[in-house]
Amino acid sequence: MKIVFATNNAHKLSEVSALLGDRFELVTLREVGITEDIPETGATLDENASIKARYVYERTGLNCFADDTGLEVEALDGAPGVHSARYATDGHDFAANNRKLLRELEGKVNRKARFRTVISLIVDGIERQVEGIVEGEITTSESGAEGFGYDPLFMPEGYDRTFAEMSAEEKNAISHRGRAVAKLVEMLHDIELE
Ligand code: ITT
Repeated sequence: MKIVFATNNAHKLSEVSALLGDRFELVTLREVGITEDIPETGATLDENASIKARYVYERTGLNCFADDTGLEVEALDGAPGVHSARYATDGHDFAANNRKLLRELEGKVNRKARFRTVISLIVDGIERQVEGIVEGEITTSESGAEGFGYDPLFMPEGYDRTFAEMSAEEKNAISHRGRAVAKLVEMLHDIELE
């Protein structure tokens, strides 16, 4: 099955293509002629995942899915959450976002956080959503050079390394996105059998 992944984030694309395997051929936004940024105007991850997937389906009529992800920090009442991409600045400035997160958590004992990914899938006009969560905590300084975004500051529960200190395979095996994509694959198999 050919399926469009509605993302402009190259890191997400490589993580998800490693997870999906050969049964599904991932098509990029560029390949279907969508080069503009899809406006993310929703108030929740669920809404934004839906907005991105619908944007692509309405323009192309092709089966597609979108991922919206947020880092939810307990001591910050769930921030940056849906605003994770533009936490510190208007753009996707990972380094500035990480600096701001460390600043906001200065002196805080509770550093519990979780990554949450919502995937919206549209096949033959029918939309379905799945979610993946990983619990962990925010470290007091950055470690590691793998991954992207908040990975150098996020240590998943039960590990003593950040996501940025793990290989792509290790991160994918336990991450929010890995878990959401596992459910996506299950859903796609079920749909194929219908
Ligand atoms: P698309 O909307 O084009 O898919 P995006 O980067 O805007 O790409 P999101 O809105 O879902 O994607 O992501 C919000 C931000 O959360 C993202 O820019 C990163 O800073 C961060 N993020 C998402 N997934 C992450 C991950 O697996 N590890 C670390 N940070 C992540």
